[in-house]
Amino acid sequence: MPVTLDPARLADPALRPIADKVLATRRLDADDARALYATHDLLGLGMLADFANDRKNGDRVFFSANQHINPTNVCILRNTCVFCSFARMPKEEGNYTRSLEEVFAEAEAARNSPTREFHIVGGLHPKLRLSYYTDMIRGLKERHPHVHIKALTAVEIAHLARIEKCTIREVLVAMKEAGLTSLPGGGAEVFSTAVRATIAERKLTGEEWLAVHREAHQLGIPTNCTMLYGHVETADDRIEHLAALRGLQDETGGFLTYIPLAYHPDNNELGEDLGRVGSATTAYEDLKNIAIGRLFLDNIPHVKTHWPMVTPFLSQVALSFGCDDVEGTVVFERIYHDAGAKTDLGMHYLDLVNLIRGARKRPVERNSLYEVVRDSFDDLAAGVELAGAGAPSVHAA
Ligand code: V47
Repeated sequence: MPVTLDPARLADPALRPIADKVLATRRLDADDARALYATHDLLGLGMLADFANDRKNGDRVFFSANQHINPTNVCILRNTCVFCSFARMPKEEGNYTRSLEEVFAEAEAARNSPTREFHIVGGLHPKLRLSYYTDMIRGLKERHPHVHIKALTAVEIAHLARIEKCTIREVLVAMKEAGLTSLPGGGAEVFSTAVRATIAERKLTGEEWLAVHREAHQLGIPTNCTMLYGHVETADDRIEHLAALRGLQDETGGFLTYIPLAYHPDNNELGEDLGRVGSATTAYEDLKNIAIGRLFLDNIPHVKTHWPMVTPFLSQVALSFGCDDVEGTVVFERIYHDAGAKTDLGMHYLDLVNLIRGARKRPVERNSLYEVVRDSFDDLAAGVELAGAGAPSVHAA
């Protein structure tokens, strides 16, 4: 049954003119976004986002059978990205760098499993060259030809260009030739210069992050986008960030999905400075950011809830607050667990299907390009292992 929206039923009168715009498919402006951040009518906000999502995606909710792989946690920004708990200096205790053979061995988990995507992100290693990554992508494609590769954030791409003394375009072309499908959306954090000066002083600027994604889109490489919220940023910083993402999407149409990332404060300098250790974002804040992302980013087709960060329970609720996509099976999550996430490291395929069904939505397994891999799950029973071998049958979403 399609979701309906009656502006008169909204408790906060400030939401009613916004509801009129949403009904008329008119774009929200910064003042509207300010009103959405200011409202305490969480359910009203959720109704707006649910309506906007339903109009785009109906009751379908996408998920992927994916495996996260983090080849190294060595990162030259370790001491300046103060929100990150994953990074280590080259000689610091706990640092690791996988050989290609180790990466291939880890990826063997994808054999005889439904996995259709490797999600590969790591640190800015001072010595790993572009060939390490292109050989990795080629080797993974040889071993698992039907698995898509979503690899390296804009920050890692720019770092490789610096190390190789070449252009960002040349790095992207080499990765595409090796078999890259898409780029993940990490590294965006919040674009505001003031916020970046506090949480990620030496990281790529917002403009530079956008330039890498623009270049990828121009080369036909689709990408994701993110916003890291719940630290020192203001509502205006968030709105400016979302407006920049929407602006690039108007230009290129290359973003597939937006993922709001909830800041986790454990085991990092920022969490200690803010006195927030053990106290991540609230469910209220998570749902608000999800819903506002859906409403403001009217040109990005999908909004994904990252269950390792916000829990599978809240992710299920997020499906009625504007999300049409749930992070996948993951297999082994490191970045948020280093920062205090208490969720499981991965999720079984059937549990994902049931999470979506439990929210009265229709699960659709997708690949990295949002092509449908599977949309009928009636023959699945608890404990059934899905065979993933062979070329998948895929049709456009
Ligand atoms: O850029 C790091 C975030 C990102 C913390 O494209 C933290 O589908 C919270 O790229 N608390 C990397 N967040 C992860 C990433 C990603 C994640 C999920 C989906 C996709 C996708 C991409 O992780 C970083 C940063 O924003 N991060 N530390 C922390 N303490």
